Amino acid sequence: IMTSLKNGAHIDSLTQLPQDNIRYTPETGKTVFFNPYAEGSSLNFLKKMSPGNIIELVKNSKLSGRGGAFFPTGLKWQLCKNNEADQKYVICNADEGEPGTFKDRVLMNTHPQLLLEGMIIAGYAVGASVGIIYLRAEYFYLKEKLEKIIEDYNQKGFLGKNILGIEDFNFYIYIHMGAGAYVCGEETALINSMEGKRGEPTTKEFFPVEKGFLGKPTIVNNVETLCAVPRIMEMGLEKYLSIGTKVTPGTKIMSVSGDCKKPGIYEIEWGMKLKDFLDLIEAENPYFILYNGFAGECLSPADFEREISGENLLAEHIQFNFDDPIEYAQKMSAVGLRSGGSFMVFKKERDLLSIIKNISDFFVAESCGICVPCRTGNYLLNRQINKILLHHADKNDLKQIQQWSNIIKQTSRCGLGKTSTNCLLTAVLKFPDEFNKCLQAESDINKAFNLEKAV
Ligand code: L3W
Repeated sequence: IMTSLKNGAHIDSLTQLPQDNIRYTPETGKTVFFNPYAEGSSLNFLKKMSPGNIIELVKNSKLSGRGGAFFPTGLKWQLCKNNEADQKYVICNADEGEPGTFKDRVLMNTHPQLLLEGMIIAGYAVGASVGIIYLRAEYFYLKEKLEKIIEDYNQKGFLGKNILGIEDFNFYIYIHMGAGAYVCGEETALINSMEGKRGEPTTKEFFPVEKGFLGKPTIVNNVETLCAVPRIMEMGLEKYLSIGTKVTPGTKIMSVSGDCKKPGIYEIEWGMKLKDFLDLIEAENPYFILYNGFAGECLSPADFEREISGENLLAEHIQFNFDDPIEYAQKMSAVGLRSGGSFMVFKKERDLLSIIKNISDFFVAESCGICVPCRTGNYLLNRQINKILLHHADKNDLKQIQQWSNIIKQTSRCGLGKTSTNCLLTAVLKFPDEFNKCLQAESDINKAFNLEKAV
């Protein structure tokens, strides 16, 4: 990592998409993020709104975590505000490491002001005076640009002491570089890493809003979540709620790659039909789709009638009502790691099992190793997948793969392990032929072991 970090230009050319690869939903024109933006415009609202008013607005907007867990942002802020600690923190989770996801990078590159203002507003709302951007190591090339804008905001009085003349409102933003570990996108591992400890998740004894960075109440929000806040303030609640669906208003930024003619970044309204989205990106003979990075479930042609919707995601995992008491919301944390919006398209000609092997290799490499189900389970699964690829496996191996995958899903310590087998489990169900064609027939096994003769 250090070698590549020194060579920012190299990373830039590898990862940076040309500006014109940002694409919108042209038919609706209802974009939230990629409109022109006047610096500081959302901050003017702070002069006339109390922290409580802001939290009400964010709650009413139904904004939810865009890193993939969809926890209600307003509720998270409220819980932090309620805590009367002397020091609180706002952390922006910019550790965008999910394969196929690059939306936060584009947002930080094209609209860094939205991010800074989202953090300032969050700080004002919860009563924090320090904001930290935890920036993925591979995004080192963005550091200088972000630092310049932070400095510019300091000069303009948007950051620092008594911001915009508001008494007692001081807020400072710093950048903390990650060191290249995927697991540090998990918020407790991220906080550990920021504290100089080994970047591994903790048991969930406390939520960060209770005890977070340095033991103080902390909100951890994704880049896209924070960038949405100034836009909601600027465009007004009514207009924002008119976009998207009733349960998940607003838009979602999608990172698109793979077998399609128009890869890049798209901002779509929640509720768009998957098949319309596939038309929009000019997908070529789509067959196997990874919808939430390597941690997500895969989609097959049978799913193409579905909507791209937070509503669906929430409905699948939990029936969530925004008026429900907080305890109910705790179930949401089980949703865990979901990148929220990566879209990798594979055509039928691709070797599905090699893709599955690649995903498994990734989780073997990225497991932090602290819990046995994730460390050992993923290693053993990887061997089984290899066995299938070599045509050495039979249907019992496939059954074992499913059993082990479920155990890993249920018993791993953090989101990484819990979601590491999502794709495999759904692929076995949705693409049985792809697996079956690689399995040995029972008669072949009998022959190999000379069992027929023995019988
Ligand atoms: C207080 C309750 N807090 C849930 C908290 C809990 C949970 C979080 C989800 O990112 C997540 C992220 C990463 N009282 C609570 C409660 N919580 N019940 O809410 O917040 P949300 O929805 O805003 O998170 P998110 O931005 O959608 C997803 C984990 O998944 N993750 C994600 C990686 C994301 C990135 C990125 O954004 N660049 O890398 C990886 O594992 O921990 O929490 O976690 O604290 N009753």
